[in-house]
Amino acid sequence: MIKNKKILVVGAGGFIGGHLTNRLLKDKNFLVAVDIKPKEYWFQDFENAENHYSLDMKDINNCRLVTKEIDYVFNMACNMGGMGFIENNKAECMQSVLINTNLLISCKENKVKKYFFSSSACAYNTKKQQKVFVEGLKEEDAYPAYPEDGYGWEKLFSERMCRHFMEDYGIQVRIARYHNIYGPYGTFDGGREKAPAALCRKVFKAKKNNEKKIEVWGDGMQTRSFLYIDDCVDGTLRLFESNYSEPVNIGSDEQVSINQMIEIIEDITNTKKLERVYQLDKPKGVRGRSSNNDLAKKVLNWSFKIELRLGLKKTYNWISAEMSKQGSNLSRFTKS
Ligand code: GDC
Repeated sequence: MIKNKKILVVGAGGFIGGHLTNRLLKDKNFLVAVDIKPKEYWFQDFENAENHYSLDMKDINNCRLVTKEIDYVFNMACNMGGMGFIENNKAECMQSVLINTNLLISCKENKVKKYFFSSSACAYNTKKQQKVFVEGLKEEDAYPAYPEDGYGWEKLFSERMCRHFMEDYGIQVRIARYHNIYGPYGTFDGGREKAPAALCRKVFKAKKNNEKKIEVWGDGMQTRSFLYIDDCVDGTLRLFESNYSEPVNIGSDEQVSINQMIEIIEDITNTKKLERVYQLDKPKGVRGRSSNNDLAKKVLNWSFKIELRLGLKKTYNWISAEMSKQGSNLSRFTKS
C-alpha cells in the first residue's frame, strides 16, 4: 500500500482521477490535486488535499509548479469522453499530448521518482476489432499501429513518450490501458458520457416519463467489456506498485453486446422491455472489443472482481438519485 507519500494527481476533478485521489487520501498520503476544471465542476471535492482548480497542465510552467517536491505523479488528465465526444473532437483529444509531455519534462527536472500514465483500449489496432465477438486484446495487439483516430493516436504516442523518458532519463513509468471504466461520480449526460452511463440515463428517463422506447447508437450488436471504477482503482495501484513498466490492460473480459447491456439494465430496474430505436448514423467506434487479462494476472496477480450486473446496479442507483435531485447540482456531471 502506498502510504505517507506526496502524490500529485493531475485530472483529480475528473471521474477516475477523483476516485483515485479519494483512495490515496484514505491511505494517508498527502495529495496535490489538479484539474483544468473550475471548482464547481470537479466531480468530487477533497477537503484534505492541496487543490488547484482551473489549472491548465498543457502549460509547462504549471507543470513545473506542481511537480516540485513530489514523490509520485498520476497523470489521469485528458480531454476525452465516450464515442460521441472522441469521434467529433479529434484535434482537441490530440492536444492532451501536451499534458503528458510537459509533465514528463517537469518530472525529470524535479526528480520525481515514479510516473503513471492512463492510456486506453483505444490505443489498440482497430483492424483487430472489426468483428462483433473478438478475442480479448493482448498488449502486443497495439502493433502494428492503427489506433482509434485522434484520441487513440495520442494515447499510443504518449505511451511511447513515457517509455523513452524511462530509457533515457531513468524515471520509473507505469502505464495502464483502461477498458471502458464506469461507475458513480462520472459523466452521464451532455455529450461526453460513455455507453453504460448513457444507457442507465436513458432507461431511467423512459421509466420516469412512461415512454416505451429508447434510442441506441448503432445496431446494438457491437460489443465491449466494461470495468467498474473500484476495480479500476485497485488495478491501477497494483500496477503502480509493481515492477512492470510496459503497458498493461486494466479491464474486464466480461464481453457483452450493447443490446445485452440494455437487457441487464432493464432487468435490474424491473423495466418492461423497451423498444430499441437504432440510430445507425451515430458514432459507433470499433465493432467488437474486450480485454485479455493474462498479463495483469501474471505480473500483477490482479483480476477484476465486480461483475457487470452489480456494477451497473450501483451506477444506475447513483445516476437515478442524481437525476431525481432538484436544482443545478447536476451540472458538474453533465457539462459538455
Ligand atoms: O461511448 P462508448 O462507451 O465508447 O461506446 C460504446 C458503444 O456503445 C459504441 O459502439 C456506441 O455507439 C454504443 N452506444 C449505444 N448507445 C449512447 O447512448 C450509446 N451513448 C454512447 N456513448 N454510446 C452508445 C471508449 C472511449 C473512451 C475510452 C474507452 C476505452 O470507446 O470513448 O474514451 O478510452 O473506449 O475502452 P467506446 O467503448 O467505443
